[in-house]
Amino acid sequence: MRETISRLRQSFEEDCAAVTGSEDWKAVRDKYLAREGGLVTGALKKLRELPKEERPAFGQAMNALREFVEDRLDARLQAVKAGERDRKRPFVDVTRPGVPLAPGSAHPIKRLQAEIEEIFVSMGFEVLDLPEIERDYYNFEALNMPPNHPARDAQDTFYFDDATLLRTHCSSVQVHSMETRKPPIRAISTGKVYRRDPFDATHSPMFYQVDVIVVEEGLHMGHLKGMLDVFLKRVFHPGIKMRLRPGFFPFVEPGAEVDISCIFCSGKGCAKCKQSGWIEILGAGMVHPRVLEMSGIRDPRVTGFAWGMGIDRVAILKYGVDDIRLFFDNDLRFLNQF
Ligand code: 2U9
Repeated sequence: MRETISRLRQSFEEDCAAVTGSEDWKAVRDKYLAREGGLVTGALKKLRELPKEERPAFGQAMNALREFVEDRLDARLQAVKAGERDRKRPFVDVTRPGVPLAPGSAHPIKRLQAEIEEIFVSMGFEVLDLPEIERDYYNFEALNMPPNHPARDAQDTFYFDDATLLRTHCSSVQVHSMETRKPPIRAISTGKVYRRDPFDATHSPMFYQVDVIVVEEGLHMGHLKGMLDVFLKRVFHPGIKMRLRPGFFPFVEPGAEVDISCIFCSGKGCAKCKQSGWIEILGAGMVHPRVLEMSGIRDPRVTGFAWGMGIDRVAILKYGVDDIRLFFDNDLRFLNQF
């Protein structure tokens, strides 16, 4: 009797160890546990044929064997299912080289911004980068535009509340620079500015600016003109000419509108410059004495000059693009040309 049970157990263990898939597993289960013809079930049925005194011991041993077989089959089924799941998973070859990605490149306006910053850094200027959210005082009042000043209308503004806004120009940054530094000051601020303008070929509610300021003893329009000439020759090309026309900006006195010789026709006259030979590029002037005073610069020997320019405007001229929106559409067919 004992021998029968031990042979049964041994043959089951061998069969169970050979199982590799669900089909094999079912076959082994049926071989030992099927109601009809199962080796374990069949052996249990023989209980009745044994002498009465041997039945309890044989019954116990067979029940133990059945439990053993059931437990082993359960464990084997888990292992078989896990193996089948693993085989279904796609094979990942971790040694395979990656798919090459096209390297990105700087946006043309950001590249121009960096080029402009580099020109000034090479001349010993500080580059300031302050938040785009500004107080009304720095954006307007400290630049000689008190509440209800008509010049505020020209820079239609996004307000958060009465005192807080999205800066309409980078000149506000220069007020901070004058408040926190002593002359000589040579600083530029570049970055995004915001105006409630329509989004069309020549306007955008967000654009990039550079604002330049120099404050020290004895500066005059001659210094402004000299530095502008150096700057414009480096941004465009060494043959570029410039001229100053009188212009009004509340934060400078005197103020000037600055033109460059037309870069499309070298000043001969074409459709781009409306046959004038000149293209307006920026606004400039001597810092208004009231602006200097409001920022705490009260020494009468100290004067300053400043200018402001749209970086997008330079990009449009330099790259011959006739619609500013192209720079902000993020169409790679356009951007990849730069
Ligand atoms: C301080 C004092 C004076 C900067 C200046 C302009 C004239 C000017 C515009 C050109 C095109 C801005 O992008 S734009 O709309 N700027 O015309 N900017 S003078 O004068 C300053 C700056 C800071 C404290």
